[in-house]
Amino acid sequence: MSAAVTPFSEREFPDTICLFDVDGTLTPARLVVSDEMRDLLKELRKKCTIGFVGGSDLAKQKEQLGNDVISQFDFAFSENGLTAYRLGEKMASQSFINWLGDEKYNKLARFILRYLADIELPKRRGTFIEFRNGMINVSPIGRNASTEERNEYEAFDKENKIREKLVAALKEEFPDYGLTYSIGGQISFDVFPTGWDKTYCLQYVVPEGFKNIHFFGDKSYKGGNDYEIYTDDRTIGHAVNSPEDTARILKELFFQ
Ligand code: M1P
Repeated sequence: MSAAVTPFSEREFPDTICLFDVDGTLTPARLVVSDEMRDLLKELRKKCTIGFVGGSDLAKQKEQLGNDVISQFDFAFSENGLTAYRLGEKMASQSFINWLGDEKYNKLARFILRYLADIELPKRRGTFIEFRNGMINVSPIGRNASTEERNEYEAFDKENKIREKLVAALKEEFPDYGLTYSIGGQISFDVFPTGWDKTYCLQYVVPEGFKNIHFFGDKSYKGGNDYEIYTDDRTIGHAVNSPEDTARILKELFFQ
């Protein structure tokens, strides 16, 4: 797979890499990438190195970006880089449960499930805690919600601050756990060790010696899951509000 790919040093901008968030940046939230965006990324890859860094796991990124996602990008970072690929080769990965341990995790999971059982919600579906390699994802309505149910929940949550309140309760109950809580999507929030935000993936990118590390993300505001990497000194951050906005900036930067 890597044999067919032009080496980074032979691209038009050899010192540049573009890293992209997925939801709301390359694709509409939870939906599939457009043909236009796929074509644009293909052209961009001739100009510079490209990678994605998403909060979701690889299975979901395949649904959104295509089954060939690992070969479409030079760097593929799932779960903020806890699962990492460079030119199709898997790099070392860390795990949330090894880091936290089962005893502490059990306490955390019991608290969350008890809390969720006791609150009023118009709808509940399934999978309230999704256990991933590098994090857990907590959803009051449940990850099995349909697209329509997601939209309803998002509006309900905006008004009732369900996720914000649960995050505050977790911070109070487990102050010494060293965890970060990040509300990045519509119906859930991610929980991972502090420092395992999207800046985690930079450890794979920085040693390559790029002079310009562009990052594009739609949740670049404080509290959003792109904030840390967007504001990191090592990156040039671009706050976008849709895939169309990402495409517009890319054309301005690389296709004039
Ligand atoms: O990529 C942003 C977030 O996307 C999903 O969030 P939600 O299901 O709430 O819309 C999740 O995969 C989440 O982990 C991720 O951060």
